[in-house]
Amino acid sequence: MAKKANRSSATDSNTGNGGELHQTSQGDGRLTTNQGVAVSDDQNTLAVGPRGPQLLEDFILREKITHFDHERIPERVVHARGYAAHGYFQCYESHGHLTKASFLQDPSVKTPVFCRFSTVAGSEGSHDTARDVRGFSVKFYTDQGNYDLVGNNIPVFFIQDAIKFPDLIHAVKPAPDRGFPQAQSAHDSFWDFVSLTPESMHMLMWIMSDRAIPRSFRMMEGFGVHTFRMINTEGQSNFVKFHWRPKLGTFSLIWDEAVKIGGADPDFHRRDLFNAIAMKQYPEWELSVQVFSEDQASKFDFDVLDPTKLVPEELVPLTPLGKMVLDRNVDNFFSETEQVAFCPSHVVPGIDFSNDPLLQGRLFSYLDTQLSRLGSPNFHQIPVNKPKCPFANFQRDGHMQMDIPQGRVANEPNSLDDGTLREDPRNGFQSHPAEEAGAKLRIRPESFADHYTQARLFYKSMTEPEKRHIAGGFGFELGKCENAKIRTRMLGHLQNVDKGLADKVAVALGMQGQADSIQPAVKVGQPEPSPALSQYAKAPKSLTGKKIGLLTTDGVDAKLYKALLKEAKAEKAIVEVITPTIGTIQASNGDEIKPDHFLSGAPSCLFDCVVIAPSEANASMLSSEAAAVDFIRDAFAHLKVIGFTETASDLFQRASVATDADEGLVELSDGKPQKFVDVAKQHRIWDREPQVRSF
Ligand code: HDE
Repeated sequence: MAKKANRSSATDSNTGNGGELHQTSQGDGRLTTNQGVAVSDDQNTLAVGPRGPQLLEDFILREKITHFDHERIPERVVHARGYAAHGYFQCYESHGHLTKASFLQDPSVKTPVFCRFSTVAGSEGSHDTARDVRGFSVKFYTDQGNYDLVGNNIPVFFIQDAIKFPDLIHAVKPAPDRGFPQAQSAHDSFWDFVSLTPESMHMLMWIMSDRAIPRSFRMMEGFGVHTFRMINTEGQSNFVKFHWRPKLGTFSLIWDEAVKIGGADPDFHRRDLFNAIAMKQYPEWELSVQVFSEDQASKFDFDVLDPTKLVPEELVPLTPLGKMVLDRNVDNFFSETEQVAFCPSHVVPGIDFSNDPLLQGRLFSYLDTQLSRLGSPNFHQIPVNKPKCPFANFQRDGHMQMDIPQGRVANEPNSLDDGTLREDPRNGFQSHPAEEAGAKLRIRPESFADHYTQARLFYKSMTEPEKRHIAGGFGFELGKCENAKIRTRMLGHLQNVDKGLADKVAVALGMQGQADSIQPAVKVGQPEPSPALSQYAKAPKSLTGKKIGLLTTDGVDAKLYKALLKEAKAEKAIVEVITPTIGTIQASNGDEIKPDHFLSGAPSCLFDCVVIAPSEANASMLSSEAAAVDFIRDAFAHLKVIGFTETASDLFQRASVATDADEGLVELSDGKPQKFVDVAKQHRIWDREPQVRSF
């Protein structure tokens, strides 16, 4: 049959296994213009004589500079800074009883995915470790079309209605008059807005918690946030909430560490993801859903259409669906990571929406933003956005049309063309026929009115260190607000969430007894803690995927070095060597070691745990380096496990850190690192924290 309309097929798009098919031609080795003309000289512009004027005639110069002038496109209005990778999703078994979505039927099928993580407030060039929500977007290239699950690493949101989104974002982004602060919420306009928007209280608890400063994208949970529907072949609909759980466990930074990493390595998270994939340590997440019927939902004491509420796992446990593995870095950051266009409206048969008003607003917003950002309704033709299943319709023309649709007919119905495209009533997308009726109103449902109970639930479910950090987060951020009335208002809200928390924050601010009195719209509940909400209560004791920093010098003990590498390898952790200079060093047995970092470029905040082991001959040289002293001080203040050899004792004295301060200080006697590795699996020594900071 002749090819009709703009029909594309899996064979002319990337199959997700290597990206070869959508790469630009690499040419034949000659540098050419965009018209294929070979360039003889790429160093000099055409000019009249060696020192004479340059000629407008130089089409090679003009083509190159014009293309350069147009290289930038508008950055995303939110989630501008992101990083992505390719991979696959595989379900564990058929979930046909829940949904007819084809990618959830056959465990032998690997569905290609593209996954982008992001911060929300900062510009494309901001730093990775800002306190912020992280975006967690996944595009599934299914054989029924593309499905985008555009979620966050926090399961609730600040607002209940999309009409407030521009206000929220204007409040958090740099102030329009002065153009700062960048990539942070610690300023007056953000706290003024949220303190006047009580529905944001639950999300504020999460954003002030360690969730907002993840250790790694690989160690971060993800959530679909809204309630969605799943629909099976019988047309039965259930409500679902999506959850991603990282195989490595969920870990975070300490706030002081996040601030310092922002300067030491602004690309901390993207480098971490890129390197892990390059080293074939492929990150993995489990996708689960909480499934509940509309009937069940109507009995919950909160409204499942309200995106500021979560469904506690104690109420509805998770049903695992399958796993996602990211196993391929992008070939080109701009072409793929920048140009990928996620839209919550990209769903496949078997998945449908709920009436969550925030979700409904998003269904409009994302398509619209892609048109302005990517500049054309043909953005689906960009390789990273293109479905990998056949697709065809009568949409035509537009900027940057890449396809060459065949045939005379571009309308449906038609009787002119026998092979023309037809609807598919059996398999085509069908919306769930939910019955809707009611008056047209601008009104917030009463069932959305409780803004404090789940904020309280979250706080009560935290471990002590997590509670300390939440109080510290509020203290830091509100302390940055110049306007006292914002602080007293927020203290009033915190009183409604948890009196103990409000008091701690008031002490941090030196504002005891100054909280405004804020009357909740409805009585605040007394929820039982939900242990599933705590990161640390369920954190695995493991070094897998983590980084050990070995601070050493020329003459390092070869036995210790080798043993540390071996132990780390067994735990699937990596060791990076830091020395005062970057040149090759010699171990005690004469082996050459190429350090990964030089000391002033690699503070201890870049590592999960550290070992300090200078050679005897170079120990005093290391002790005279302020960066080495700070290395220990910071590792101690960031609650890290610190291994050391006796040769480092002078350095510890200078850092005023006692080598027997707590169980997190481990001497590596006889070149044996086993005990250190064992202790380091705890990740941090939480009991040390009250000694090193009040908040
Ligand atoms: Fe987004 N959001 N959002 N958002 N969002 C965008 O779309 C928007 C919301 C999320 O990696 C934009 O392509 C509105 C919730 C992620 O490319 C824009 C509302 C959640 C990403 C947009 C929300 C998200 C975006 C900007 C309130 C968690 C990054 C660029 C109704 C469930 C996607 C773009 C990527 C991006 C609008 C609220 C997640 C403007 C109007 C809730 C992960 O369309």
